[in-house]
Amino acid sequence: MSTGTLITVAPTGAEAVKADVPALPVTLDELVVTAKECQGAGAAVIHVHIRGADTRPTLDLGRLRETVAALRSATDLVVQLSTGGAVTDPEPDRLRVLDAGPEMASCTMGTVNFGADVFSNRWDFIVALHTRMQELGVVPEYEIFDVGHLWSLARLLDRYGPPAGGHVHLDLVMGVPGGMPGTAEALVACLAGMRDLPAGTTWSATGIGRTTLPVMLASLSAGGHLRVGMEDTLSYAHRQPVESNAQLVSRAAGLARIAQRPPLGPDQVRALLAIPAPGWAAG
Ligand code: KMH
Ligand code: ZN
Repeated sequence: MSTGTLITVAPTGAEAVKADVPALPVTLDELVVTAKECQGAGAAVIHVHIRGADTRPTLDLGRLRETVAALRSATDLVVQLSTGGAVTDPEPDRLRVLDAGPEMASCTMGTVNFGADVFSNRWDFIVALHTRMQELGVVPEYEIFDVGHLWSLARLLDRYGPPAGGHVHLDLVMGVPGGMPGTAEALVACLAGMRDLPAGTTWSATGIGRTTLPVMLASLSAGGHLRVGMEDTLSYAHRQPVESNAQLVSRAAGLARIAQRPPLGPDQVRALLAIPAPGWAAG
């Protein structure tokens, strides 16, 4: 069991609408302010979706590069770009995200119903993301929306080899309508699926909506790490909207300390996840 807790903040996502959620960070300035606050509150990794000038989700490469540079210069956070994007984003645009030069990027391990939509992740596309990340030295966070995705990950690693740096890290995204539920029982079922993954594999968990608290508590008790943020939940408590991403990170950090597993700093997380030094790429 890990002694410290990796806390990832997912501040924006691709689904919430700025007009409905004024506290959602959508401009680069808002994102940088949020990132600094969240680092101060105990986050070590930032999972980034960006928005265009119209506040809608975009995968514009120039904007992504500018975002990576701004977050690097303003914070020490590990920058993890989303290759999931929005459910409407085409595969070539999602693959091109990796060219923005992040230290980490997400890689979802299977197709899943996503409310009334479908979040498509074909096997060949998963392989393309995994192998491109190997080439570029980008460390994946494998996103697991359903228990079977863990077996897809075992198959991917078996056929195509370990990720850049050699360490495997995954994130259980629980409580999406169409995916696995955000319950302690589902999390325990995932622990069984992780037995087929390499020794030392690390994992975090996030619960969507009102499952955020049960998933956070279950993850801490089972030796997992945490992801929180306005991508995943917009309510802090019953009838109490989230005020800021830092509010969610502060609560996660407080619970991690109570669990005697205090937040890890960004460089501790770089060591834990074996993130290659800048400039590294497969030869
Ligand atoms: N926005 C969801 C459709 C990821 O970032 O990799 C996908 C998602 C996963 O958020
Ligand atoms: Zn995301």
